[in-house]
Amino acid sequence: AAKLSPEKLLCQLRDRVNVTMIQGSDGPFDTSEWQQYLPGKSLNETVGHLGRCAVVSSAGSLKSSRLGQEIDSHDAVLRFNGAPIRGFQDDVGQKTTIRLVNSQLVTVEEQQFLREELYNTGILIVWDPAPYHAEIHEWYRKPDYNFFESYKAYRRTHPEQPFYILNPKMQWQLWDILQENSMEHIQPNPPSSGMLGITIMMTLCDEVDVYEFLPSKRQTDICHYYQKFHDRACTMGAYHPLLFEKNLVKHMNQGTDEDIYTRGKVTLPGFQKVHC
Ligand code: NCC
Repeated sequence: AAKLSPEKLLCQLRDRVNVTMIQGSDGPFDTSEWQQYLPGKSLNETVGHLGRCAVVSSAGSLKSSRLGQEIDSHDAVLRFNGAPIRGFQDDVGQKTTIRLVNSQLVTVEEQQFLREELYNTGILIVWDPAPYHAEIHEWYRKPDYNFFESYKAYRRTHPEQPFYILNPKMQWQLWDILQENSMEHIQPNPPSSGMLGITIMMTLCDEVDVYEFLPSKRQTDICHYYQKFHDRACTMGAYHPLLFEKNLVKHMNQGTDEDIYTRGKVTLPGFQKVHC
């Protein structure tokens, strides 16, 4: 049970979570080298004002959902990491406006990341599990995964594609709110890409429909809709405080329980529509 009312919680998220991307004026990125790599335009300028947005989790329960058309009917769609479209359009749609990737993927799976066509559509955003409330300088010296060279390599081959680095302060501002609204102690690991993506879309859109973050009647131990890999931790969380994230999202849901059950769908207001 969350401690705040849904309305107060939305206000806390709006006012305390600063969703920003690293800019050329942020030290230590304020060098002439980094100016060549970081996008010139802000994310806001790049996407413009968005109305209805969809966030598509990578959960196995999307398989056979036939939610593709509904997902594509949104003005913008956010997807995660290596979640594919090809071969899965009927279930997950084909529109990709933003793809949020973690620094592990960009570093450990660098070869695929640099080569696979999947990543060449839409706007890319990478995030890294920074130390708790670390200053940007400290994080830059000690990222969880040192993805910076890989980021630069990608920018050199795809200079026209917008590719942002999420300001790492955001994840801990969000984590603090998760902790404050949970009865138990949460492990001090950053929120999942899912929760970060939901929050990013709430800053950009009027309304955000999230698919299969809260599992539908299709809930399964299969981790991803695109792999035959079984692991309950994918849905319930191990490293990430997923269960707490899901409780918080459920608490703020403005849609119906029926929509959760049949479509795994939760509807959240954009922060501009929140009145505090
Ligand atoms: O699996 P992942 O996440 O890419 O999924 C994206 C987001 O979808 C939500 N999800 C996923 C599966 C599931 N059964 N239920 C869900 O609700 C979660 O919100 C999740 O964040 C990540 O968060 O970045 C994560 O990334 C993977 C992996 O690094 C990438 O897929 C790249 O290969 C992590 N897996 C491992 O490290 C093995 C995962 O823990 C978190």
